[in-house]
Amino acid sequence: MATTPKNPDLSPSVPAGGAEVVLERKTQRVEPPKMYQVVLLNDDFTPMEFVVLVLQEYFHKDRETATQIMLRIHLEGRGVCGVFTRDLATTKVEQVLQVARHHGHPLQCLAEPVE
Ligand code: TYC
Repeated sequence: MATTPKNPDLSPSVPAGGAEVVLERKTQRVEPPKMYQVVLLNDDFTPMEFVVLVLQEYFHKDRETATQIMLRIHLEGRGVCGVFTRDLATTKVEQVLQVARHHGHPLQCLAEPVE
């Protein structure tokens, strides 16, 4: 039974004359996926402690880093919580908005392309 070559680019081909030639090897370059940063926005009502817990639970920050990020958001209006592929960033945003709504906080969260 004839076997199918795994990579057709590398398989020899036999032309009518009988001599064997090797087809040109194509270099395939794959672009790295576009990345998205998840941003938390400041508001006047969400408790600081809740934001710190969100950063620990959903963005795997230790307590000290989470507190620093929360304070930056509080002082500067927004802050980056992490950088992810588009699907994961979208999921994080949904999770944060859902848990914030569940606790009655107006915390806002968005994902934006990096650069
Ligand atoms: N500004 C809020 C307060 O003083 C705290 C806060 C920080 C809210 C970060 C949202 O993304 C936020 N309670």
